[in-house]
Amino acid sequence: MEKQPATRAPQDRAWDAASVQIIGKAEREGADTCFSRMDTQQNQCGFGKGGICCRICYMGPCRITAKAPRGVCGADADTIVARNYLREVAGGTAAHSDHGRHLVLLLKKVAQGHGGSYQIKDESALRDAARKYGIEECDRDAKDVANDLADIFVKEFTSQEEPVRTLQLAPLKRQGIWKQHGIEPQGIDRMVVECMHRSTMGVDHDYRNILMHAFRTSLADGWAGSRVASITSDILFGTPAPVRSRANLGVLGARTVNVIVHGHEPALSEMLTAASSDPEILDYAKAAGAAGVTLAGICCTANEILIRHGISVAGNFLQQELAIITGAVEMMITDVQCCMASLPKVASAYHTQIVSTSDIAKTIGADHDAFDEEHAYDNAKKLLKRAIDNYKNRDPRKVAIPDASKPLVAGFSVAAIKYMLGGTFRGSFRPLNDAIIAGRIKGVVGIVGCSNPKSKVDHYTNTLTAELLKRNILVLKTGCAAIASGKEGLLTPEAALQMAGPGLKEVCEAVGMPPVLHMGSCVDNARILEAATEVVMEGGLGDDLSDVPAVGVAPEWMSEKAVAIGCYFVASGVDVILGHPFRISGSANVTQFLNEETRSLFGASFHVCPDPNEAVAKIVELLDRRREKLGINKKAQRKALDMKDRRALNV
Ligand code: SF4
Ligand code: MSK
Repeated sequence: MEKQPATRAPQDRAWDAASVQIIGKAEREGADTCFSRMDTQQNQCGFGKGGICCRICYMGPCRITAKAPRGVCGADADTIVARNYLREVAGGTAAHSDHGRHLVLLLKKVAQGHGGSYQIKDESALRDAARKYGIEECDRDAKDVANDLADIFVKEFTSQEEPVRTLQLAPLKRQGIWKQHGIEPQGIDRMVVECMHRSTMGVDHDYRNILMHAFRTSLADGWAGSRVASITSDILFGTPAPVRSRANLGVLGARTVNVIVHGHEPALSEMLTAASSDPEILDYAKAAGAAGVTLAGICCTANEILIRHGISVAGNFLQQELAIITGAVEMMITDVQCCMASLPKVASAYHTQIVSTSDIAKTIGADHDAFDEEHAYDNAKKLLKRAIDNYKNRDPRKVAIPDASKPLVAGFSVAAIKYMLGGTFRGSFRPLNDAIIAGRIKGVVGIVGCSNPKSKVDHYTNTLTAELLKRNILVLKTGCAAIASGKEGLLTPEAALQMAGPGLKEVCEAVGMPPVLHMGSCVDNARILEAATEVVMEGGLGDDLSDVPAVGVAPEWMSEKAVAIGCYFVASGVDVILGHPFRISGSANVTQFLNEETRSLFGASFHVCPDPNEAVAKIVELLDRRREKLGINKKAQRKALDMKDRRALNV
C-alpha cells in the first residue's frame, strides 16, 4: 500500500491507548485509514463548510460570495443554506426510520407466522406497547396483538394526512406546542419526500418555512421512526436490562476466531449471537484449531447486542478500520450505516473478509451475502463457518491485539431504569425526580453521537463526561459516545465512587448504578426522550420537557443522523450543545434562527461549544436556568425536618 504522510502523531488522533497503538501500526504498515485520509482532505471547501454551495439544479453549481450573492435562479444564502440543512435532516430521518421500517415488517411477518427463526421475545413489552396505542390486548393471542401493532406502525410511515400516532406518547403540553406551530408530522415517508420536493429548484425559498419543515421531519424521526424502531426491537429481541460486558480492541481473542458485526440493524446480529455459542459452531472452530468464536461489535450493531446479550464491543465508529489492522479479525459483517467504503481496501492487506449483508448497502470489494430473514439462523451459522474457515489465513506476524479493554454495565432501557429505581412492584422515576428536586442530582445530560477524525477521538466526549459527573450531573448515553465511556471505564458502578460528586455518588451507591447509563444505539436516542417524558409524568419537575433540567450534547458528531437527532431534541424542548457547528455559517439568518429564535418557539435551541470546558459551563448555566424556573435551585437539604420546620415550609 502507498504510505500516507502523517501530520499528527497517533496520540494526538485518539484518546484511548488501543487506538493510538493501532494507528501507529497502520502508519508503519502503510494502511490507509480515515486518519490519513483526513490529512489528504485538508483545506476542505469553505463554501461547503458554510453551506453556501448549491448543486440542486444544472444551471449551477452555484457558490455564494460577496460579489455573487445569489445563485443563477436567484436563491440567496439563506435559501441555499436552509435547503442544504433540510436535506441533511431528511437523510438522517430516512436512515433511522428505514431501520425502523425493516423491524416493523419483520414484526408483521412474525405475527403472521412466517418470521422464520424470529419470535416475540418480550410479550410484556408487546402488550405494554399495545396499550399505549389503544389496542385491545386482554385475552388476545400475542400474535394477533402484534399484527395490529405492526399495522399501526406501518401507518406511521404511510400516513398521508393524519399526524403520526406516536406523538401522543409525548407530554400533552409539548403536543400542543407542535400543533400550535403546525409541525405535527404526517407519515415519515411523506415527510422525507416533502423535504426533497420543497428543497428542489424553484419551490420553497423562505428559510424559516424550510427550517420549520426540518423540525417537523425530525419529529417524524424521534417521535415515530426511531421510537418505533426501539419499541419493535424490544418486542422481537427483548427489552434491555443491565448486563455486564467489556469494550475496546482488547476484547478480540488471540486464539479464537474473531467475527465483528458492524452497522445498525439488529436482526442478523441477534442470530449471530445465538449461533456463536451453538455446539456445532464451537466444534467447527475447534476442528479448525481455534479455541472458540469471539463475536464482537462496532458502532450501533455492537450496542444492540451489547444491551441485550452483553456481547463485547470492539470499538466505536473510528475503530472499524483499526480492528482490521489488528490482523486478528477473520470476518467483519456489515449491515447499514456508518460502515466505511474503505473497509475492503484496508482488509486487502490483512486476511479479514468483509461481508455485506444488506441489498441496499453494497461495497465494491466486499463479498455480498444477502441476509435471508426466513432462514436467519442457518444464514448466521453459514457466515460463522466461513469466518472459521478463514482462521487458517491469519498471519501471526501481522497480529497485534492491544491489551486494552474495560469492564462495563449497559442496557438501561426506561423499563430497566424504573425497575432499578423502584423494584418490580414500585418501579418509578420518583427517586430520580426527588434527587433532582433535592439537588443531589443537578440535572440529566444526554451525550450522544459519533466520533470524528477532525478532532482527537473521544477526547471531547470523555473530558466533558468526567466534568459533568464531578458536578453531580447524571449522564445518559447512546451510540458511539456510549462506547467511548465504556472504553474509559465510566459505565461501571465503581466509576461513581471514583468520579462522581457527592450527591450523584450517593444516589448511584444507593441504587447500585453507574453514573453514566448506556441506553443503546443511535435510534435509541428516542429512549432518552422517553426517560425525560417519564420525569415529566412523575411530577414535581414541570409539565413539559422544556421544564426538565436536561440538556443534550453531540460532542464529536459527523452523521446526518445527528442533525436530525439534534432537531428533534430542540423541537421537544431540550437544548442541544454541538461540539462543532452545522454547515450554516454562510447564512446569519439561518444561524440566528437555529441558535436563538427556536428558544421562543420550542423553549430550547442549539449552542455551539468547540471546547469541552466551555460546554460544561454552558450546561451548568442551562440546567441552573431551568432549576431556577422550577424554584428548586437551592442547596441540597440535608437536615432532618421536625414538625415545626415542615409547617414553616407551608407545603
Ligand atoms: Fe444555482 Fe439555483 Fe440551481 Fe441552486 S437551484 S444550483 S442556486 S441555479
Ligand atoms: S454508529 S451515527 S458513528 S453514533 Fe450509530 Fe456511531 Fe454516529 Fe454511526
